[in-house]
Amino acid sequence: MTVAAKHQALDVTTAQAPLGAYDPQKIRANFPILFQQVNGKPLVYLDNAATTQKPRAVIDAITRYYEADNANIHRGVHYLSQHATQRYENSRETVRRFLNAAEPSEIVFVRGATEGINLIAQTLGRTRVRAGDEVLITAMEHHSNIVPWQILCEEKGAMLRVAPINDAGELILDEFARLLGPRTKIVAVPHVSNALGTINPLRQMVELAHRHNAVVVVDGAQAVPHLAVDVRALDCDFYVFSGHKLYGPTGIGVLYGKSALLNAMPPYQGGGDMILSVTFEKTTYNKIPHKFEAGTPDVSGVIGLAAAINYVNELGLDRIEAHERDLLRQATESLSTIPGIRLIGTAKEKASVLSFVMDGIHPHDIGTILDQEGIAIRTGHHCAQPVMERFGIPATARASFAFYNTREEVNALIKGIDRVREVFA
Ligand code: C6P
Repeated sequence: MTVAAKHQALDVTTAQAPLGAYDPQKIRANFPILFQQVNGKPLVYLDNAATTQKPRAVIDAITRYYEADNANIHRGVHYLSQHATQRYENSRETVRRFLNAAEPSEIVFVRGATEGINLIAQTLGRTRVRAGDEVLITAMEHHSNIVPWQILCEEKGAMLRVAPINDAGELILDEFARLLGPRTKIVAVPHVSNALGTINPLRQMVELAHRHNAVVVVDGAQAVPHLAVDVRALDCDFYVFSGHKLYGPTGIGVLYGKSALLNAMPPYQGGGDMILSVTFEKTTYNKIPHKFEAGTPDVSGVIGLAAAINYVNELGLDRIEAHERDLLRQATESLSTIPGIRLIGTAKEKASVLSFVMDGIHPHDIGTILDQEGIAIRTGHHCAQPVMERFGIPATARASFAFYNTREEVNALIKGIDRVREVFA
């Protein structure tokens, strides 16, 4: 049965329902994928840190773009090209407002958080970091905020330093401060940890790093779906995130950078649109952000991302935060009462992530049994192997919540974990 047929069979309204007061059931009606059965049970989707589901508004925006607006951008004098260009650039302004950046030119569209970090490492990193210099990261990084810096440090003969975390999964701020020094050229940190859920005290970290003139890169992949972000209040130099974790399409993401830094950086890739003029002797580069957007961009992805941001704005990040905090509290309290469960990541400030292990049961078995109950969670190292090493475990089971999840779904998770215990009893 196709997914569309399943929706019909379940008699679900797939048209955009008005949002009004915060009501997860009403919100869910805007997410067609949520209304399906998995292994004969209603789907309970709790793998939102890996990727979120898309509201009808995003799916429709992409469909409408291809039905009515599709053309290459920044290149044509004809109506469709002009129109598509305008929609693409309006979307940049939507992102600027979402992050409270000073200028639309500080918003560069990339494929995702991973590409954003690689872009910074390969451009600013290669010009700024020399032999003997240091790049400081934390012990709670996703691989995307480790490997690009390792590649850079190897190439330059620089040193990668790692600020430690405590047993709750919180950054040890004193140690972080102690590791900063005149050799620290770049500090790259997560706003929110994907494996632990820890929210970092970013404002303080940026201030400490700036005292040593280090450039601060923030991996915001797990933050933007849950917290209001103001890059000017944070004063970070760069901030990256992926659209697909923010209810937008895959393959599109954002790199925010302060204009002075972006202007001074060499380009990342060469090609169409990033140039002003080309001869065989010399190329002059376009102004920012176009200097960093070589080739035909993902126009429909950008338009879908703007639709996702509009949707999130309409719900309101303050209300999203309150609802998700409630779900996390309910899940944490319930899970804590189950014998044999150890929570991994118990920071005071947490967002939407519940990682745990169970005595004598491999996380993959937990994930497989939950899947039989229609419950989707992620199991494994979550692309954060050093975090697993820090806690002396190979993997965790991770449930992660979104604004469309409900208290009933948290109950289903707890019931599913009881089932896991029964199977292994
Ligand atoms: N974390 C997770 O299940 P990309 O793949 O570029 O969209 O995002 C990479 C990335 C970077 N930083 C953090 C903190 C992340 O959580 C992720 C992606 C997913 O946790 C997939 S591994």
